[in-house]
Amino acid sequence: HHRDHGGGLATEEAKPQLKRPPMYRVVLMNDDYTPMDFVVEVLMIFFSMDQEKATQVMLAVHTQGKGVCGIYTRDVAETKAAQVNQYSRDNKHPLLCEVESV
Ligand code: TYC
Repeated sequence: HHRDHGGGLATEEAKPQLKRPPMYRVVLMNDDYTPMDFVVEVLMIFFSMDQEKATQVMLAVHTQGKGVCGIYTRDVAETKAAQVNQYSRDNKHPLLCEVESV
């Protein structure tokens, strides 16, 4: 039958937001100049890691070239990456943080 069940875009009702939002990885890139202690500090400040976890992630980035700091919705991921990059520039380090789609 032909009654509206709320699924169409051009009909009466908007559909409820049931889907999970797309998620984005925030990744840290290795470089030869940023001090290890600074990377650990960044991971503790911006990604709420304790010192042990932050050290693990820092060493993984150091040995593998890059590593995931966390997975977030787009706005949160972009904001965290921008905050890390600004903090790194403020402290005269070349550390680079990027966002990639999951
Ligand atoms: N490779 C850097 C060093 O040896 C440490 C480092 C780790 C830099 C992780 C960046 O994302 C990074 N001092």
